Amino acid sequence: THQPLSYKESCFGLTEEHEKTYVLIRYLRTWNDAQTYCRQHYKDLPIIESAEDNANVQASWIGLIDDPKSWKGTMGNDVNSWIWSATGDTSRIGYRNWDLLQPDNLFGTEFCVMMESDGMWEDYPCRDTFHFVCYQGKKNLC
Ligand SMILES: [Ca+2]
Repeated sequence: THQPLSYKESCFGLTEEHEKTYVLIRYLRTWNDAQTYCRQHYKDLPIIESAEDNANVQASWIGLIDDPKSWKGTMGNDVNSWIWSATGDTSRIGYRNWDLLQPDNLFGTEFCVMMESDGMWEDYPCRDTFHFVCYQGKKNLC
């Protein structure tokens, strides 16, 4: 079974001056179920705005999802179509850390983003299940 770690065990890289709190959730969930869990219990899946953010979130879903409406019929699986769950902003401008040759939308089935253990981003089928991280904003949970 997969139990969430306690706050004390699961918060990392945190002090009161940090702007964000990340909580690792050791449930295996689809991207959509992870998003629902984070929105119910925290703020959202994490938005990654810097290398520091990236270092705090590994081997889990992140809050980036492809929005086919933004490109369908125009430009294919372009990087500009990736949307942050927490803000609705595209990742067109700002920090990105795609792995080599990613996103590739393999078999036309990959619309959600998982961060590998090395911190690189890769698009995966949203129905796959991974651990995930929730983002709490400025509230200090630790
Ligand atoms: Ca991929």
